[in-house]
Amino acid sequence: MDATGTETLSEQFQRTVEADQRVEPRDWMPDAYRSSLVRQIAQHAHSEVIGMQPEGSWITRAPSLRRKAILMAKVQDEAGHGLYLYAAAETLGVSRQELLDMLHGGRQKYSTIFNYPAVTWADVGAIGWLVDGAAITNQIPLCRCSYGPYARAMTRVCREESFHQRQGFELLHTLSHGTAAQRAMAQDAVNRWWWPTLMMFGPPDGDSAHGVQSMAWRIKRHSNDELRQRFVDMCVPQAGVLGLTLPDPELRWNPERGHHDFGAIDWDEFRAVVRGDGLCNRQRIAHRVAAHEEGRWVREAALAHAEKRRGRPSGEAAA
Ligand code: BYC
Repeated sequence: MDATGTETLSEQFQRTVEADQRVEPRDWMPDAYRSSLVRQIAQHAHSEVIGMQPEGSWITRAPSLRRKAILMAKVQDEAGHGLYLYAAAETLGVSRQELLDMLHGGRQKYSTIFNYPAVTWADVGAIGWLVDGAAITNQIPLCRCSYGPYARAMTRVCREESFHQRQGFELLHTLSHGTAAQRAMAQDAVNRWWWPTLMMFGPPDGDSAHGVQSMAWRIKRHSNDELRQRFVDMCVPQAGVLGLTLPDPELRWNPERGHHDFGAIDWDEFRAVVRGDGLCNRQRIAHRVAAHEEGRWVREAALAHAEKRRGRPSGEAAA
């Protein structure tokens, strides 16, 4: 309260968050809350957009028309997720161009997982089952994020991610119940994607720079390690249904904890990929920048069309 007994803006913000109500774009918010949200939402948007590349490379090589149609729809959904998320970030006062410049200039991150290559068709299944499965585990609690536009974007994204995860599972199930070669291809893909997927949840809680504050602000609802554990517990029975193994000799049920124990994650590898030294970091950014440049004429044409409909010559728009 201030001297007159009126609630301060900061107290109002705190009360809103603690009451599990939503903070909306026009509400007062601490600068650090705003900038942390921009950081996380931008990283999330970039991940969706860069995440189109590993699977997108298989659209022309999908083994049937049905698989091609499904994959095209999935990759297109990811572009849409990027769009919702950039729009949510824009409500915090940053422009899409600023965010794209940060991505293209390597000043904003995207998820490490998309710096791994999709080398066989089974990788499309492993990405759907594991990567989308991890994304859902991480994002369902974000539907209750304290910032309204992010929470609402997440609700829609999660519905679509569930379809993505099911298509990956179904693809892998078909391969793992097919010929010996198909089964081996499915197992090989799971072996390569398992550990990088566990890294998607971020560093261990002790090293998570933003975790405690993000949970206090109710942006995040659970710590990185809690969500990682939830994901491992979910995958073990699903791997059983697929008839595939998870590549971790230390993975076993611990009745005392009521969870699966699992082996040590290679955090040196995680840090190297974050630094830009993963298998595909350079290729992913180069491809994205080239696609952005090649799409320039489309953006300009769309803008000119929109301005024409509003009855203004397009030159005036930029003034
Ligand atoms: N990769 O303090 P921490 C998808 C960074 S796409 C790279 O724990 P926080 C899909 C972190 O940013 C879905 N960097 O951070 C698309 C921070 O660095 P800065 C992607 C990572 O924010 C296509 C530093 O490490 N999902 O589903 O509390 C096809 C310390 O970390 C990573 C999201 O983006 C990483 N894996 O927690 C298929 C979810 N992990 O910012 C599927 C939204 C951490 O200080 N994001 N870092 O430079 C989040 O939930 C949180 O941001 C994280 C990290 C859990 C990722």
